[in-house]
Amino acid sequence: MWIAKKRGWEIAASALTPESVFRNRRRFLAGAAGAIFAPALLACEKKAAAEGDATPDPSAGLYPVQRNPKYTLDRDLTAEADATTYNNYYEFGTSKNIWEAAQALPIRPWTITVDGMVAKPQTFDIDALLRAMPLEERTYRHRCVEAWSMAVPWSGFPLSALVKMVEPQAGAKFLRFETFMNADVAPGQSDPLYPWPYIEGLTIEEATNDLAFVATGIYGKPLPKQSGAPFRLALPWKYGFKSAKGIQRITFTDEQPMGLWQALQGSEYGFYANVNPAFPHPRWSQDSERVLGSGDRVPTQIFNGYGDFVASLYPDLNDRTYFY
Ligand SMILES: Nc1nc2c(c(=O)[nH]1)N[C@H]1C(S)=C(S)[C@@H](COP(=O)(O)O)O[C@H]1N2
Ligand SMILES: [Mo]
Repeated sequence: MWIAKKRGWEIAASALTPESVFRNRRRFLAGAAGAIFAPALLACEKKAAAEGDATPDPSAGLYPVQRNPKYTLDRDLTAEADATTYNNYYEFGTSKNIWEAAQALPIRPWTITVDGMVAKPQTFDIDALLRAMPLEERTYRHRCVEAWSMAVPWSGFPLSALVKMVEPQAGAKFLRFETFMNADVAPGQSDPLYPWPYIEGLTIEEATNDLAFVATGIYGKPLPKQSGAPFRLALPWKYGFKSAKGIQRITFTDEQPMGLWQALQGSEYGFYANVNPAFPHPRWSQDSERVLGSGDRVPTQIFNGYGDFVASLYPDLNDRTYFY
């Protein structure tokens, strides 16, 4: 994403990322062997980074799952190769081309801890959770705040199913989602200008709305790492930054959570961030969107076209608080 103090952040991103890569490389070489083998080792290291943990995903046998016909599209699906090579995942860099870097993230073992204001706080192993949940496929549009969009078939389960399992206390009003923190594999997390880890939040009414979806797969397969494996959100009525990837902790709370983007630039990225073409971003229009993988620009729709599901959550369409 592009931030107001553009110059400052840009310098930081370009200066710090290569430096941390360089540092890791030096550590690797020092630990592994003498300088004589350096060229061969560099080649191996590059290959290992591209492959990451090459063990097959243990959830592969669960997919594909039955598509839920309630969620229909008004446009073609984005090609898999486009949706999985054009990504936002700042943990792995500020460009859209992070899919190779993301392969360094270990995704097993992986647990999701649910804590805070719930009767049944617990830590779920991802594979046990996947077996316990009613998996389905949903085709959803996705609208990034940067004004590009895609349409993809997610697999996963309704977030409400998880909320029910942990029994929220009466006073719980919000869910706070926290992404993994591991700067050894995610070089972006060494950039001190971002308030890591990635945090996002929802109200409990939003989290239990039918549309709020936990995505664990895409295109009939487990999620690839760059898409947020093994556990991410898909909230199609909100700007894409609300759909946190690589989640490891969910905390129920009575305080509105402060997201990473909101903490960084609160005048541009708010808590609700519902899609609305009538409210421009301070630095660009939200009127239309570039459809990923095609040359098309199409008009943006209020709530990204999902008003029938969610409009009742936001009584005042003129309240800008709901739309940035
Ligand atoms: N942890 C984490 N989650 C994240 C982001 C991120 O940088 N880190 N980027 C967000 C943004 S801005 C968008 S548009 C979507 C992109 O998801 P995709 O790369 O699967 O298309 O992820 C969201 N979730
Ligand atoms: Mo985004």
